[in-house]
Amino acid sequence: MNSPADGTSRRRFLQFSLGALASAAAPSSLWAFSKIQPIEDPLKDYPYRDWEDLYRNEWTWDSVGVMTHSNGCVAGCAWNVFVKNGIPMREEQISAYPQLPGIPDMNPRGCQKGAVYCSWSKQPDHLKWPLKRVGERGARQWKRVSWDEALTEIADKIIDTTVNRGPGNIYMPKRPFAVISNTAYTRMAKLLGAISPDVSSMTGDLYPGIQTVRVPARTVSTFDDWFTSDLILMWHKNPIVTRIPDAHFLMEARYNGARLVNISADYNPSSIHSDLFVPVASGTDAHLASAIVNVLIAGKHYKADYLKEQTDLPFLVRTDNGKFLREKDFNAEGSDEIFYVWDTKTGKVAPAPGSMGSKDKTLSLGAVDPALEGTFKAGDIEVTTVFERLKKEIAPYTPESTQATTGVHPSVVRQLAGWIAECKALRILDGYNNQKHMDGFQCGRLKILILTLIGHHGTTGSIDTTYEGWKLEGGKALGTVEGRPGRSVSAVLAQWVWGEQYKRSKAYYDDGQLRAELGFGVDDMEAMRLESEAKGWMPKWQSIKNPVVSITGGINMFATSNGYENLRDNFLKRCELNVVVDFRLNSGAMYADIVLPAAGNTEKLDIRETSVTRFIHAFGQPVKPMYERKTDWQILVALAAKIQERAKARGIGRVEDPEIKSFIDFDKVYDEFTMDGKVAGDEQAVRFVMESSKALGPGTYEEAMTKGFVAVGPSAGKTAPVPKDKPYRPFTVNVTDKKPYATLTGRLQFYVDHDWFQRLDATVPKPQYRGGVLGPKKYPFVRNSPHTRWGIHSFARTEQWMLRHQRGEPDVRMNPKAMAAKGIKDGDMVRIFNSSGEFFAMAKAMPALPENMLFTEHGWEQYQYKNMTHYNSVSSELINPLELVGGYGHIKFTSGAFNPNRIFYETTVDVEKA
Ligand SMILES: Nc1nc2c(c(=O)[nH]1)N[C@H]1C(S)=C(S)[C@@H](COP(=O)(O)OP(=O)(O)OC[C@H]3O[C@@H](n4cnc5c(=O)[nH]c(N)nc54)[C@H](O)[C@@H]3O)O[C@H]1N2
Ligand SMILES: Nc1nc2c(c(=O)[nH]1)N[C@H]1C(S)=C(S)[C@@H](COP(=O)(O)OP(=O)(O)OC[C@H]3O[C@@H](n4cnc5c(=O)[nH]c(N)nc54)[C@H](O)[C@@H]3O)O[C@H]1N2
Ligand code: SF4
Ligand SMILES: [Mo]
Repeated sequence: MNSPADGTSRRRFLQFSLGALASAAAPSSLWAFSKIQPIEDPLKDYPYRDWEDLYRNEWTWDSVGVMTHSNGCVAGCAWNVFVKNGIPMREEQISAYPQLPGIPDMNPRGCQKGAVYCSWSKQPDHLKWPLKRVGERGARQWKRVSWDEALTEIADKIIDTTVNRGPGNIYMPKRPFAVISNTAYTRMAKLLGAISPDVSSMTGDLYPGIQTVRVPARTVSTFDDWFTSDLILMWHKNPIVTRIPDAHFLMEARYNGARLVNISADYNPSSIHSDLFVPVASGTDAHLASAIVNVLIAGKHYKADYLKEQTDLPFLVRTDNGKFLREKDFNAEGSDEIFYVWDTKTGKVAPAPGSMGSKDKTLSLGAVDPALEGTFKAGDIEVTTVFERLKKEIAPYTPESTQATTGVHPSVVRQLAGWIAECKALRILDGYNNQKHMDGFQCGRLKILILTLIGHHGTTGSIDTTYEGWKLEGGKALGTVEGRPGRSVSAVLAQWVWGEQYKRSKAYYDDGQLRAELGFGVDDMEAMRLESEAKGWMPKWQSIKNPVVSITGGINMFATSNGYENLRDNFLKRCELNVVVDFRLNSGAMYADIVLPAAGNTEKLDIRETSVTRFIHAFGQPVKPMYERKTDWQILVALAAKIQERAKARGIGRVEDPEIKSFIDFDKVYDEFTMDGKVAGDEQAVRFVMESSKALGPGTYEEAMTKGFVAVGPSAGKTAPVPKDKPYRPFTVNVTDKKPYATLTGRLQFYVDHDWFQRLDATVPKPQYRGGVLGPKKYPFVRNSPHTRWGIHSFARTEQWMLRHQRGEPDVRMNPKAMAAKGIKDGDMVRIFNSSGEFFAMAKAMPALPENMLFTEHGWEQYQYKNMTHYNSVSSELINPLELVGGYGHIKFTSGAFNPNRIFYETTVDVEKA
């Protein structure tokens, strides 16, 4: 701010300069206005001009290629890469996406992390050649080795492990967001009978709660569809930060009249753009959602006809045992997958069409008009409806009664419920954060119930969880080897056992508190895990195998999970050869025995298929892999060749794998991997996927590699066709064509009568427990660790320009009042701790946080922290037993869909000045 003195001096200066100008101009002024003075080149006599060419040269290039990024950003954006002297110099967004009628333009797509990729890829953490550990694990002492040396060691260890300890002791977690790169690991795992963990549950990105309601849970509209909404709930989601290329559709929807609501535990960057911000206490969203459902039901704000046809809410439930009324209740030979409704027209029970056991593959009720409410007699059996049960169980959760738990004022709940009741097109952006809380399972069921009650699921709205990927038959074929299933596991369960997370959780959590709040403690979780495995619900490989050889591609091993060091140390005890394939040295690579340098995004020939837009994006390999890097596909092709070569030389042959009715033919690993050479090259593999997929087909490879993207055809949608002139919306055919859902009841299923759901009092969607964060109460702060604007997880987290936009090192944010109470000042180094670990970070004041929250953004590398600590050093694992259930129609272990999801947000901590 200017001081009064500044003002005077500034005025005086102006007076002086104007005066000077006037007198200087005076003698020649007449001349100046009467005649245009010729301007000569002012730089004519300037001596040194060559430097200017430096800048001009910087903006010249030899060639341009297309690229996208292979990180977990959920997007997919088309970029041009400008190449000079064989080096990718810089990138620029391609703004050539076609526009749909009546929908805002999506050009250009991208984010700041994408914009610095070429700069980042030249930093020293990017790998150049294979490395072998020479010091202790984690000591970061390496020697450069040749590919032949590295691959021979890996191949021999794979063969020895399989021959000496039996198949299934090879572990292959992977997560590159590029089809060929990713499928390389899938295909190899099938051929070797290796263990493939569900990495989506490992990251906490599953939606098992919603999977009990609809199949698949994980699907989205294309994000341009947001524009068609008049009410958008951003719930557990911060799209301004985590959906950067698409967030403009929210603003445009708002400009078009939509209301935006943000429901979050912190006042986040998306809250700022909302018409209503709902500040919910951490981990209590199921209570808030129940209150909304309660208000909708009490006010009869639901669409009865829609519910009767599309949901199980009219299905009959026995009052004596809480089980669905089934055909086998009338006839011992009857099906237990045929269910009934009460037909108000005939006053009798009528079988509901469309269930798993029903021959009628339709939702159409014909002449039957099911009752939604009431109690009836089916012969001797007293029955009521699911809706009746739901109403009764949800009734206690009113806006008033939940206020003490959620911290949300009843007037806000009623206002929101009112908006929901009157909206014409509801969109729920269900954040990935939801199912990372213990209450997320039930909260997910409640959220989809809200959308369903008002009749918008599959019609005028959607609940967007996560993209499912487009249907690409070619991709599936590349990842499949006939008769060779491989071994799927839940990553959380695998890490629970191999990482001995159970012991750590038991030491950290207060079992009495857990039992009082949840009805079960850590011991019960372990007992139920064993029971689930024994019953064959969840795969048991973690209990009978070890990750003797581990090959990780595109995951930040350990850092991404709970209980970092504990997991790492216990896992490494069981792992004799730890191989990491990455384009840079991430935190996980520090603990590798061998690191293999993958081609980076400018060096890849591949495609990305995230279904948040209708476009498949291309990695067009603007440059060939530099140094000794290889694409993931070529790494696995080379490994396959080496295994085959070594096996033949050693006379290994075929190893039977009866546990999975499979075998490993070591003499043919390369031949099988490459389909006898048909897909040995990158281009061959990409063409194989694109040209043998109905939604793409011939010509699309060329189009994608030239333009950077190509649109998918109508058959790409997994639950609905992709329209030519409108955004894609899932599950529309269930409404338009009365197509049954792939659930046990064939409906959007809100009642689960599985024994465990009964035992855990969770047959209907309602809060599972009293709510709130489950970490021990003796630690006063809730740890919130959501995603950052300045990285995609660890992608670009070390990038110099991104660091300049922050403090250049990991920070931890607190409410200023909480800081004052602890004697902590902005910029102080603090220690965050609990009984399971600690980490150090710079304190940063953030008034947008509740006073009991410690906010630390996810994605920093371990080596960026003081003392090599990490934000996941303080967290311990919990398992929601509802996610261990199986043997029940659609509720069963499914990789990428149903198994225990990682719970990151049940940690409490304390903090002190370091
Ligand atoms: N820039 C960027 N974009 C990304 C990513 C990235 O790392 N960086 N990662 C991508 C991936 S893989 C994912 S999974 C997504 C994740 O992105 P989102 O789905 O947006 O999830 P989060 O960032 O975990 O959390 C969203 C918000 O929920 C708040 N929150 C925390 N606890 C609670 C609670 O109890 N109740 C409620 N209602 N809110 C709570 C958080 O503070 C945060 O404001 O982002 C994707 N996009
Ligand atoms: N506390 C806390 N922890 C969390 C979360 C949270 O909210 N809070 N969020 C969780 C979530 S949602 C997620 S998705 C995970 C993310 O966890 P990770 O998936 O482990 O995320 P990244 O750190 O991006 O690690 C991916 C690695 O893959 C490499 N890579 C990228 N593309 C390729 C490729 O094509 N080939 C190969 N070989 N490598 C490649 C990158 O260089 C990077 O090192 O973290 C989880 N952890
Ligand atoms: S990192 Fe993701 S969001 Fe950013 S430009 Fe690349 S593909 Fe787009
Ligand atoms: Mo994620």
